[in-house]
This record gives sequence, C-alpha cells and structure tokens, in this order.
Amino acid sequence: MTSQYADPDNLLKAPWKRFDRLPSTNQYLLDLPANELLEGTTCTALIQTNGIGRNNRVWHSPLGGLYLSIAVKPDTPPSQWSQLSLVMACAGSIAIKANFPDTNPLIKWPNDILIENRKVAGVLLQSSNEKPCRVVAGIGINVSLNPVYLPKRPVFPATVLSFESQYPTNLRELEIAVRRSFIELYCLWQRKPQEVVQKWQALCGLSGHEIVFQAPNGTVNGKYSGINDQGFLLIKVDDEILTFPSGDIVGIKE
Ligand code: BT5
Repeated sequence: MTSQYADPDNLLKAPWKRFDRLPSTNQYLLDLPANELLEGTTCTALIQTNGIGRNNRVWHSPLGGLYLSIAVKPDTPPSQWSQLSLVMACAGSIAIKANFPDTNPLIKWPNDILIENRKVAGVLLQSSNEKPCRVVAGIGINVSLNPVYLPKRPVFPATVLSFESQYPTNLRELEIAVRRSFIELYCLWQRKPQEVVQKWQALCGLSGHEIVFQAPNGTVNGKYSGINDQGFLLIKVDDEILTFPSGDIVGIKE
C-alpha cells in the first residue's frame, strides 16, 4: 500500500542545487519551473547577494554563512503551512546543537535561533500561487563569517557560531544535518503535526518569560503563553490571552 505522506528516504534523494553565489536561495526555488521541482529539492549558496528576511527585510549573507532552502508540496490545508517555519526552526536548532554541543540554541518565536540572546539564525517561509502550491522554507545560519559584515542590532545582536563554540566549523556537515533534520521533521509533521509543535515548544526559550511584543499596530507587554495549532503566538495580558499571527518579540524579561 502506498502512503499519501512523503517518505524521508525519497525526499532525501531529491536534487540538491549548489551555487557559489545567488541572489537568494529561496527565490531560486520559487522561480524553478514546476516540471523541474521534485519535492525536497534543496538549494544552497556560499554567498547571497539579495538575501531576504521576513517582511522584505535584508538577510546579510556574506561568505562563511549557511544559506539553505528546501521546497515542499504539502498535502495539508494552506492554513497549516505557517507551521513549516516552526519545522525549519526546529531543524536548524537540532542541527546546531548536534554540530556544536557546547552551545544552547533556543528558538524565539517564530523563527529566530538565539544563543545567549544573540541571533545566530533566521528562517523565512514563502509560497507560490500555482497548483499544487510549493512552499519554500529557507534558513540562514551565521557559521564562521566575519562579524563586521553583520548588522548592528540594539536587542538580540547578531552572533556567529565560531564565536559561540569551541568546536570546529564545517559548513558542509551542518548543511547536511539541517537538510536531513528538516526532511525528517516535515514527514513527521504531515502525519502528526502536534508532535512537531511539541518539539518546537521544547526548543523554545520563552517559557515562563514576560515579553515585549511589537505587533503590527502597537507594542504589547505580557506573559508568553505558547502557540496555537497554527503556530500563532499567545500572550497573556492581564487575564486575557491574545493571539498574534505576526510581529516581533523585541524584549524578553526574567
Ligand atoms: C529572518 O528574518 O530572520 C529570516 C532570514 C532568512 C534567511 C534565509 S537564508 C536562505 C533563504 N534565502 C533567503 O533569501 N532568505 C532565507 P527577520 O526575522 O525579518 O530578521 C531580519 C533582521 O535580522 C534584519 O532586519 C537584521 O536586523 C537582522 N539580520 C540580518 N542579517 C542577519 C544575520 N546574518 N545575522 C543576524 N541578524 C541578521
């Protein structure tokens, strides 16, 4: 009997397109003709000349970073696809921990990976309008790049794994670990999305913290109260739980 769900071994056989330099690995997979796109197709570049963050922000992408995107075609309702950014955040966090065991990477909703409150990685999810729809999950990780190329951020400043860890950096091994971890978690997510949400909760560094949240229409102070089934942020303000599909956590208090 064939399963309706993707199989990790099959997805791992999908093409892996490697480039020295690209505008954006996410954009490359979004532009790839549908007939060339097998589920699991992966794209990496050593440098991105137009790396993209959320809300059209810039992702600084010099040599020494990991820039990786994977395309999938989920057979689940579009309302659930935003969870794929949680899947990539988990994959990145697990791969960093496995390759740099002396670090403690924690996820900050929805998709930043922080080490000691410094940002080492970010995730961007994008999708196309075609049918069947492709969803592209991309991750950038600062591995061994020169920090002079990183933006100066007042909170959650940028950091680099080679500064945070005593372990040697090996970009190729980290890429392989992120890809494998994403594909395994993606296949689990299709069958048991709640298990992936639980893994994300365990890797998230916000439990029990008061947070300052920049919502599209103002700042909110309250207690982090987890995420809902769609991956939206829940914040307790006074005695009410508020739900936010988008925005940025700009402060974490004790
Ligand atoms: C993100 O956006 O964190 C998503 C980053 C996704 C990058 C990957 S790389 C592979 C794939 N291809 C792409 O073109 N993109 C994806 P956001 O949460 O909006 O954070 C962006 C903000 O982080 C910027 O406004 C800067 O303040 C800061 N930032 C930019 N580059 C950074 C870096 N290399 N390290 C740490 N912080 C950075």
